Amino acid sequence: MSYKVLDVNSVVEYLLSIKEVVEFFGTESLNAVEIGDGNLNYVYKISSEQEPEKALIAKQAVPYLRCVGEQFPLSRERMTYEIRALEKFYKIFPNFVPKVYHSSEAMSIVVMEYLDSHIIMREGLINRVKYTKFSEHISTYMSATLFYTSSIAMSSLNKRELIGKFNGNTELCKLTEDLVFSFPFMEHETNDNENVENNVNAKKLFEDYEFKERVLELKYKFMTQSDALLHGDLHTGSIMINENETYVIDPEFAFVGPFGFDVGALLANLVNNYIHHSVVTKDTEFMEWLLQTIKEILDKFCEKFLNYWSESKNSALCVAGFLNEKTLHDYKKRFVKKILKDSVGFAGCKMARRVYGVAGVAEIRGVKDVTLRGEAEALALLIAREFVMNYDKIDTSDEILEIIKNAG
Ligand code: ADP
Ligand code: SR1
Ligand code: MG
Repeated sequence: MSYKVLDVNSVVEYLLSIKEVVEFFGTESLNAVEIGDGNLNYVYKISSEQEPEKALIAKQAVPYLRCVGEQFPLSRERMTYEIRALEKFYKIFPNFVPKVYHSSEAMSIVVMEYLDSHIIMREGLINRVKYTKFSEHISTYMSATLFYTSSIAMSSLNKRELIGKFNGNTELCKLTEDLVFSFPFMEHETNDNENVENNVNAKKLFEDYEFKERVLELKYKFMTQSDALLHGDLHTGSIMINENETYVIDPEFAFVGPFGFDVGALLANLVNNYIHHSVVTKDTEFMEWLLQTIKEILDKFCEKFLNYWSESKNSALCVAGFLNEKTLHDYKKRFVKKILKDSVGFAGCKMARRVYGVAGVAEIRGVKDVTLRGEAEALALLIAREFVMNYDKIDTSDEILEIIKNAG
């Protein structure tokens, strides 16, 4: 079938021509509603009229940015990368990725499991829900996906093929280069300019050349380092969760990039949530839980990454007999420490981009009281600056927590 943009009616018609979907629903009549709340695509919930709890999700990319409209063209091939990434990550850890029932690169569509008892994690965290299993789940997801798609675990040939399969995702990588590393730190038409105008903190940020030089250093890593297959946009809006389960959705920004980028994205979003509570709810117990969760995620990530490495004897990177045990042990420790450092640097960029850049987050931009919002912005910029200026000096998760606590 050649590409066409679907709507609530034609999506049902399309799905009725798909064997896997017909097998899932049987002969029942289907109903579609658009439930997308993201920036880029259309997401339909397809359910059975007879048994409404029986449902699937159909997500289609259109050749423009949904949140702006047709005047912002963006190639729909981003769905090709989302499909490939969902498949790849599902193979590595099926517990954390929705099952795909059907996909078509030609139609830029994916049909997947409907996560019926899960919510977007950002909403849960704003409402102060403590997800006690999250650190365990997400540290496993991140360490496994990053380790098993890296040159440590893969053969040189397979790794280069992986790069070939994903690094054509050029438009979304460019979007990140612009919207994470550039435009939010300068005068730009895409920024939240109502807020930027006459704002002393924005002026200070745009003229902070020391900070911006460090941002360039991190942007360069993003543009050139092909360590592992990334989700590419791992914020708390890309996680669907309940007390017992964690699912990572929406990997359309996937590409083979620097190890620290996904870990940094998650760290940034958890710290932005901490800032929200520090300024708005002042719930010290929840803030403490967030800090502990950040620490657990980072420590468990490093530990699990090293464990996968110990299990993987035939590393393409370090062939058997190349180093003695002590040297190899020290090398591995330094290696994960470097990932931690870079994560902190990327987290700083990702926190700061949410302040004046086009894509704000509810925790900060959504704060209604202008004074409190200003406080949240100032705190986010303060922590982000500390992260970006000092990321290469960080050695432990405790040092990261100190930066967060000392700023608030
Ligand atoms: P976008 O690429 O436009 O950001 P997302 O993949 O983030 O789209 O999906 C938008 C919204 O659709 C999510 O925030 C979530 O509410 C809902 N959604 C997406 N995938 C699923 C799913 N598998 N199950 C249930 N809801 C989903
Ligand atoms: C206009 S697109 C803005 C952002 O949404 C996505 O979730 C990415 O974070 C992107 O930068
Ligand atoms: Mg999304």
